[in-house]
Amino acid sequence: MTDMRPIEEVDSEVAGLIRGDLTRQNTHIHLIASENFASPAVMEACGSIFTNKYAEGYPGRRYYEGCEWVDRLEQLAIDRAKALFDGEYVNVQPHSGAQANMGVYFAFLEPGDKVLGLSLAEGGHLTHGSPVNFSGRFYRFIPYGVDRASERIDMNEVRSKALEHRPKIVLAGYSAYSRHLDYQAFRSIADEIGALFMVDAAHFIGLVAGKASPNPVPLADIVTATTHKALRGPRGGMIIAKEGYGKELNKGVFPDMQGGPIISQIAGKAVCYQEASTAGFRSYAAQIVANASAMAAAFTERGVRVVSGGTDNHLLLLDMRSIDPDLTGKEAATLLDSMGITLNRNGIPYDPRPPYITSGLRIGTSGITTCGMKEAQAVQVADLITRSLRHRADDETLKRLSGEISDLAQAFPPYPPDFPGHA
Ligand code: DSN
Repeated sequence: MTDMRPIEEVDSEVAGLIRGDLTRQNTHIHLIASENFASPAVMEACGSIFTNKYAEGYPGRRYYEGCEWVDRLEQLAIDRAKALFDGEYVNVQPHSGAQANMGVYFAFLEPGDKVLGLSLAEGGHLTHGSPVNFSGRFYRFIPYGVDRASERIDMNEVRSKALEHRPKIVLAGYSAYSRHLDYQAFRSIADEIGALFMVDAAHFIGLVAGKASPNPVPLADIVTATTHKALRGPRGGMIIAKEGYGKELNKGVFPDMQGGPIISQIAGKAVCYQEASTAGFRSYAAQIVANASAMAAAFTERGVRVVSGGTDNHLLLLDMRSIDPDLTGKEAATLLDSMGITLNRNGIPYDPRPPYITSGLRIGTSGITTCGMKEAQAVQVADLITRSLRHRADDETLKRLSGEISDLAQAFPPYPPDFPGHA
C-alpha cells in the first residue's frame, strides 16, 4: 500500500508552505482579476486518485486500458459544460487557457498564418500574438486596439484591418478589458472575409455561466476558456465549439499539443460545472458585476480615473497618474500588497511606461465576491486603496490603514480558520 501518512508527517516543509499561503489567502484582500477561491469539493476532486490515471485519447477511444471510470468522468464533464454554455462540442482536456488557445491554433493554422487579435498592450493576452509567446513566434498576428478617447474596441478598425489582412481567425477576448464585446459585429466581420470567429472567454466565462454576461457560444465558431477565474473551478482550460469543428479540435489538443489529460483536474472541472449551474451561482455572478460597478463608481467619485469610465464585467483598470503623475503601477501594487491588498500592475491603453512598470492597476471582484463581500465592502476597498495611495509617504496613516485592511480581510476570509492545513 502507498504511504498513508498525512503530508505534515511525510513532508513538513511543503506542508508548512501550504499553511503559509493559506494564511496569506485568509488574511489579504484579493483583487487579482484572474484568481478566485475553489470550493473544497473542487479541490477534493483535483486531489483524488484520478491523478494516477493515464488516458490519452478521448472517451470510448483511449490508448490505455482501465479507462472505464475516466471515460464516464470525462463524458460527464463534457455533457455538463455543453448544457451550461449551450455548446455543441466541448473539449475539457487543455491544461490551461494558453493551451486551449494553442490547441485551436494547431487545429486551424499553419505557421505564418494570420490572426487578428486585441493587442496585449491594450488588454489582449500573451497568446494573442505577443512576440515573446509561441503565438507571436509561430503565427502572424495583426493587432487591433482601443479608441484613444473612449478606450473601447473600435469595430471600424477591426473591420478595416480584417479586410486589409484577411486573417484566418478573427479573435475577440481579453485579459484586461472591462467592456462587453460586440459578438455580432465580430461575427459579421469574420463572415465578410470567410474567417473563423474565435472568442477567448478565459476571464469572463464564469459570468457567462452565471448569466451575468452575454454568451458568445451561439455566435462564435470556437470559444476557449479557463475554469479557475470567475468560474471558480480548478486550474485548467476548455474549448467549446460548433460540432463541425470537433474533429480538428480533438486532434489539435491531442496528440498535436498535449499528451495525457490531467484526469484529476477534469474531475474538478466536472464539479465546478455542476456548481456553476445553480441559482446560487447566478446570484454570485450578478454580485461580481455589481461589486465591480460599485467599485468603479467609488474610484471615480474619489478622483481616480477608471479606464473607459467604468466596467461591464468583473474587472476594472485604474490610471495611477490620476493620483499622482509620478505614481507607477509597480509602486502602487507593491505598496498595496505590503498593506494586505493583493492585485497586479497593468498597462493601460497608450501607456507610456514599459510592461514591468506600467501606469495602471488591474482589479477584479471575483475573489472578494466569493468571500461574501457586497457593494458596501467593494466601496470600502476602493476607499482603502485610494487613501493608501494618496498617503503613501505618511507612515502613520499607512499603519492605520493596514489595520483597517486586515480587519476587513479577516471578516471575509475565503476559507474557515479550521480549514484542513490551516496554521
Ligand atoms: N495571466 C492571466 C491573467 O492574469 O489574466 C491570464 O492568463
